[in-house]
Amino acid sequence: MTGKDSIYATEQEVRDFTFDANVVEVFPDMIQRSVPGYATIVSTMGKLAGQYAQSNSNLYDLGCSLGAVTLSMRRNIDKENCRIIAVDNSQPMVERCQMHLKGFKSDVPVDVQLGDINELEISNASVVAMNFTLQFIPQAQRDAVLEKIYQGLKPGGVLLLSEKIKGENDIKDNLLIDLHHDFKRHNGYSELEISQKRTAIENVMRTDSLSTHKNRLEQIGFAHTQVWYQCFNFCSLVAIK
Ligand code: GEK
Repeated sequence: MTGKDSIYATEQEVRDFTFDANVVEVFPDMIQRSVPGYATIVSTMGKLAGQYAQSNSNLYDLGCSLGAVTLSMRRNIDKENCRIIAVDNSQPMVERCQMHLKGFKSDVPVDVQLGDINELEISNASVVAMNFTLQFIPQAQRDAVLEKIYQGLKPGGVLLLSEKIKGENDIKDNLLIDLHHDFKRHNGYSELEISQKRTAIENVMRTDSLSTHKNRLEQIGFAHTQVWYQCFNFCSLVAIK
């Protein structure tokens, strides 16, 4: 059973955020109450994966956490001989993900791997999903990761990317942050929780603006990039090779 996220409910000396066993325990509640439209994003990523999956190919879920996107993709794949590779570098996440997936039957095999995206080989891919994961990769390494994904994708393959984004200037950024904090308040997080969480993630999650994301994907060679979702500073896009 997973519980309610109260990790930052009491005043504490805030350390850098990690995806440890305490976070795993409350992760579904945390992400649901923190990311506007999370359920819609996950189900739409599954639909897009169903649309772009090619027979005899791999689909990747990078930074899979508990496997929400993996499950959503798997429900929608109707092509032959597809395989999902789900990767996360948090051992407690991977263990819980493996347990969770056992509860669902499907003909599409899933390989859940403990590993760092920076070191992962990507090949024969029709779909690569990164649902709020690139933001945790140091900014200096993001080009290389996306370049590797591009090289590993088959022609017509897609990257499904969701990110928390930075506003294009300080005024726009503050506007989006305020709206997001209101959303969190509405979902029961206190001022203390909001502010301590902000401190915890400020060193480990650096956001890029939407224009930075789009320019980088274009530079790498993606033929088309389309935003299909944005609410406040949360954005999902599809990039087609
Ligand atoms: C979902 N996609 O529920 N290599 C592998 N995994 C990593 C790395 C890395 N270098 N860095 C971070 N992670 C999920 C939600 S959460 C987003 C993704 C969030 C993993 C990390 O351990 C965590 O499980 C995930 O990326 C990010 O749709 O919590 O905001």
